[in-house]
Amino acid sequence: MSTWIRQTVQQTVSLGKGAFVLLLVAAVLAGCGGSRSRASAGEGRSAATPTASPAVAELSLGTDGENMKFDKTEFTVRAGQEVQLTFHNSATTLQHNWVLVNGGDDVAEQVDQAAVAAGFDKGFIPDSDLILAHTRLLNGGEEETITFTAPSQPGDYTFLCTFPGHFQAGMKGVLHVQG
Ligand SMILES: [Cu+2]
Repeated sequence: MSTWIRQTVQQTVSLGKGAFVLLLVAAVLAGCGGSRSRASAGEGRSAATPTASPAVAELSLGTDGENMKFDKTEFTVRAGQEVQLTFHNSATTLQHNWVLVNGGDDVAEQVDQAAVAAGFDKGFIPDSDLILAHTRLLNGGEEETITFTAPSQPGDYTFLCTFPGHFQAGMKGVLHVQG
């Protein structure tokens, strides 16, 4: 064997060993990567998503723009149900509140008259057991969320805004309570 041939054979063998080592390293890396991605996919599947409780009635209403009216005038809930109500005063400058009374329009009329006596400092919310739930007096653009328990007695309950003159202008609605 000539010197030239011997050198070529040695170079080929050395290249072959190098290529084999590189392939081995690549295979090990690929193996590790593969097992990692399988593990994380398994963790994702095992995470449980809790379902929201249907026990709470979530209600929301606003004002009918600048009018002295609510944009929704009817809601239905179950007797004794927990209620979460959000009232958004959509008006620019008019102040409004949301007041639920223990009865119909006749009771709302009594509360509305007592509201005038209660005055602005109390947000036109009189100290009365005829009121079941209420927001504070909201400025234009303000919003408040309140929670309360719906009456246990099925029936129709009037809600109104007690800012003077607004109930007379028709700012009211009905909460239907079903047994
Ligand atoms: Cu009002």
